[in-house]
Amino acid sequence: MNTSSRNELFQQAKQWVLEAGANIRTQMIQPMEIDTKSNANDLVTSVDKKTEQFFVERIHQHYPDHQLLGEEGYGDDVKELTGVTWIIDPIDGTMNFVHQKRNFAISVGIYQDAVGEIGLIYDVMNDVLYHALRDEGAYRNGEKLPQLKPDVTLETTVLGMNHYMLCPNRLLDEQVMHQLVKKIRGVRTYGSAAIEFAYVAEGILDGYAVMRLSPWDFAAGMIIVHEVGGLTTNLTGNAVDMLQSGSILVSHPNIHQQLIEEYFIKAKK
Ligand code: 2AM
Ligand code: CA
Repeated sequence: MNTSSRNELFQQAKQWVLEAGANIRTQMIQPMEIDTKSNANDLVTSVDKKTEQFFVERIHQHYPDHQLLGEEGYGDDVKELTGVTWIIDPIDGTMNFVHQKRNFAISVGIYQDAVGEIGLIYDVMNDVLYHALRDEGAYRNGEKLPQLKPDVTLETTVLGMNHYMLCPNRLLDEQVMHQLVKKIRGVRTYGSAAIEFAYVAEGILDGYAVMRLSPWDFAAGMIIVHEVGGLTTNLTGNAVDMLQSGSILVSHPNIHQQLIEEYFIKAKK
């Protein structure tokens, strides 16, 4: 993808993301259908579905040779990341969307031959758009984000995590997790992986660790975070598979390996 076609693609994606966000703000004050998916807490609404369809229609019409992988399944059956692939979560943080009416995002990652080229995360209610183009830096509402500050240590770390990381479960040793919580400065839970990636890029979280995410939750975030020097692997330090669900650690490079070796590998049951 050359620079001018990538810029054009970014401008188009940005326009659609902002338009989709405006549609969500309109639709959320009208009655909507709320269903559950894999379990009683895994929510999906008619707005998630309509928003994904919005992208599918436009991408298939304007870019018939591009593939689209979307959470709600209206896109293509993507088996490999050859050519251009859009990886889209129409609403990341659906529980927040339903219960709190804030802290949810549209997440769009555009990959060419498995390389992340363009990432957009739109915090819909705050009207904040994070974006990045590979090797051109990351931006928040058009303002360039600085590289992550150099003086981060585990002692000063504010880490994004959800309750699955901490409450007794069959996957992680809670004693090791308690040692981690005592070591770091604080824990925050925002309920939208895309927003948590964006906060790591902004340097207001030093990391975000989670047991299970899907490609549409992290495709855009990885591109944005990498532009400011952050690292993303799974919780055992291996490369993330862009077409599989799995654990994720995105963090400041000063603490990434230490979190894995001293905590997450030891906690793994
Ligand atoms: P969602 O709202 O798009 O489903 C909540 O902690 C975060 O994890 C959200 O980004 C949410 O995305 C994601 N999430 C929730 N349930 C999930 C699941 N079963 N698999 C993968 N990601 C999930
Ligand atoms: Ca979603």
